[in-house]
Amino acid sequence: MAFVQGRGTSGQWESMIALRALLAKLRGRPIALCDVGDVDGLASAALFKKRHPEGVVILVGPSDVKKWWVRAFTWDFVADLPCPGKAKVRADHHVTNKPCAEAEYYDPNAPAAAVLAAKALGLENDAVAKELVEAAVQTDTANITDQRVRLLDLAVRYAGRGEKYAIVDLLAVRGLAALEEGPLKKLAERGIERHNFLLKIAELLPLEESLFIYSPVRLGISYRMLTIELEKRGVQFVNILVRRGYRTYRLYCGAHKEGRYNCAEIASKMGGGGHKFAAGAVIKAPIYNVTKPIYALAELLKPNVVYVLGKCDNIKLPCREVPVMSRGSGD
Ligand SMILES: [Mn+2]
Repeated sequence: MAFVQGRGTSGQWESMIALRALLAKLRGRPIALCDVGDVDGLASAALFKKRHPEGVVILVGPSDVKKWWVRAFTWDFVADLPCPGKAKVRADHHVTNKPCAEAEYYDPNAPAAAVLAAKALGLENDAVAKELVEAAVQTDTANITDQRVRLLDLAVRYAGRGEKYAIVDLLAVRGLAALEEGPLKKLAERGIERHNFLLKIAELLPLEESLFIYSPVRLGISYRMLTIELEKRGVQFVNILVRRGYRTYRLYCGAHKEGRYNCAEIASKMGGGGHKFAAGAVIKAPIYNVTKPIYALAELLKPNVVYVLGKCDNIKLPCREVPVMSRGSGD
């Protein structure tokens, strides 16, 4: 969905993209910073490439904009992300992000950042741009009606970082027609396979009003999509806490649009942010208490039971095991 608070970029990859941005700057090419997390970010990036084929796109997560090298550049275009410091044009629709660019295309009521990006880039009447905007709107509002958009969404959700740059370039040139063959078709097929695994997990979970789910290992599925799937089946409020490393956790919160639950509130209390209906956080546990985030979240949500995708182990909360077979994550 829309928000990917905290998804970080690190290490070697980070040096590589920082160098890419630097080289682009030295060559006098326009540079864009877009959200790596979803179709909206990638569609916005593709719109930029469509307007500036010579331009260079850098894809990062919302938490990356605080990094020194991101702040060091003046970005010609920023989409679906908080302010990176210096920006000429920014297209965004997140309530929690403060405007900052010289030219802001900021509207918290816009269904997707790509809508604003098309406006900012003067592409409102371009046929391919319209397709990309529509794809971003359908995915960001979790209301996918077009089969090609569904395939693009699955391709993006399960794409690696390098693959996402390829997707941006393909979309910029061919729009959604790029899904019909070649690498994007392959990525979509892989997405379908992983999505089917996700549906099996959804089947195993009870459809209670509010669900607290804990995933002690990454299962190679899109947890954001699992929240959406469970909401579709009638759950009002879904919180999935995923342990991503020894001390690192990621929260995915999803709330029904018309419901009384507020994900932005929960996520911000856990150190993240987002929308009322979709928010998240990356949580680092203290070294002396590496399971603390589980209990901190339980304190906020007061669940009757914690559904664990795997084994309950030593969780000191009422716990029910959901027997999942990991297919290996690949991410
Ligand atoms: Mn968005």
